[in-house]
Amino acid sequence: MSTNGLISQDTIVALATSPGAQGAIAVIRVSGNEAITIVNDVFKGKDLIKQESHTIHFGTIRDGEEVLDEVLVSLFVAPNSYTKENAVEISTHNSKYIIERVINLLIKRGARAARAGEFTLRAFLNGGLDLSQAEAVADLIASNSAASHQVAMQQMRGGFSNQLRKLREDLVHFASLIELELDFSEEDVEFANRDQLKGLVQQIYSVITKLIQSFEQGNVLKNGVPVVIAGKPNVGKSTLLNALLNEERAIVSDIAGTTRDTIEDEINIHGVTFRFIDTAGIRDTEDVIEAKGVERTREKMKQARLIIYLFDPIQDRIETVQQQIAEVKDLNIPFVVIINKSDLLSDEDKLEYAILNPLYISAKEQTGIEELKTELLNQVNLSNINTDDVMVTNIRHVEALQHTQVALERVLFGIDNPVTSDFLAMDIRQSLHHLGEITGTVTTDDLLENIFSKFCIGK
Ligand SMILES: Nc1nc2c(ncn2[C@@H]2O[C@H](COP(=O)(O)OP(=O)(O)OP(=O)(O)O)[C@@H](O)[C@H]2O)c(=O)[nH]1
Ligand SMILES: [Mg+2]
Repeated sequence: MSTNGLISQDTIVALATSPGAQGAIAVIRVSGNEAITIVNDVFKGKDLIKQESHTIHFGTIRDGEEVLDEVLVSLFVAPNSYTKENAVEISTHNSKYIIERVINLLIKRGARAARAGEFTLRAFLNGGLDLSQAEAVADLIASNSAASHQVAMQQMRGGFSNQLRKLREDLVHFASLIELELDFSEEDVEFANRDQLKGLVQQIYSVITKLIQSFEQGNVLKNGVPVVIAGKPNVGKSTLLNALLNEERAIVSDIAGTTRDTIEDEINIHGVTFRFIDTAGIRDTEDVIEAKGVERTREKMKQARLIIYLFDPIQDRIETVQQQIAEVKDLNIPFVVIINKSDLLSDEDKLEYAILNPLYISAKEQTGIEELKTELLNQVNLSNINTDDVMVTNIRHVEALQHTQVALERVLFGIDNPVTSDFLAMDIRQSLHHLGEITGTVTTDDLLENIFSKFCIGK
């Protein structure tokens, strides 16, 4: 692993709590060889150097004679800390002025301001976390629904990495057997039983395929389910968006063609994040801007995970509705048929639409909205996802898995169409390389910088 450029012996310091946030307390994090001595230098209370790991001490932070704050100091002695280094967390009062003074004081005494994600980077470099776990820390902090939280938590606790590590070990075993064959190439021996190797590779292949497939659902849990609200102009799409969000997000009017651009917002339904996309009503139009909007609607529909197709029964006859449904069907994306403005319909009118088996709602009167939400949950069928299952949520991981898959296909091909051991060994090494990219067994400075620079400072 080439990470020399990133390893540093400096003792680093940063605010670990959210800058500018309201609240009583702020936590300043210090990590590195000198963390305890540097803090001890400015701390008046017990001698921190003589205290045990995982103890908390009350005292004051002083700049010379000046008392900056009364604080609590938590001590973590290496290797028993997040970073595996000596670490100190100072809980101060949450004043921007105090935080700045304390951090500056620690920097004057020899610490350096931490870069984004540097604490977690150190945790990774020092073996506290593997790469996919470190990435999960960022996901966990960003998680905003029960589902995304659970997936990130599961990944941080190593479920994902454990599964890959086991597979990788088995494959390493075979790689070394085959490489041994290379040393005896004159004698035409096979140390690695080809049938066993094939069995193992097939097993790994199917696990990887499952992991790749889990990405779609994992991604949905992490980023929300994109749901496009589409239909002709004036059917009430924007009214429905507002009803779902419970706020006046989009402009509503009785003029057809009100919405010209897409409007997106999220809500959480029973722990699942849905991202609703209100669109320009679909029609042929001379208006250049509206036409662009309609084009955008069609694009968004293609990218959707689910389409809510809305009809206005006052405006449309059943034949028109059926024709539009046929067009939506062609997209091959799950959709829900909704008859809006049901407040204007009699039960008799409703009979006409019964063959479509639609959901009746009134976006304006906010009736049928709960039923629609339930239907959305059913459609994405997330309730039966076991978030304890290993799930891939990270595009970088999927790419590495896909590369592994290609390399494994070559291994299988090599077994079936006997190639020489050196080629087989090379393809197995290639598979191992890509698997290692996920957990960080194989990595480069660029990759690490790229991952950790997306973290906040203090994480
Ligand atoms: N009676 C009744 N009127 C509704 C209902 N939903 C929407 N409307 C009315 O229908 C008109 C159009 O509503 P919008 O939400 O702007 O329709 P839209 O589909 O977004 O229209 P465009 O943006 O032009 O494509 C407005 O006058 C709404 O008040 C409903 O459930 N019942
Ligand atoms: Mg609209």
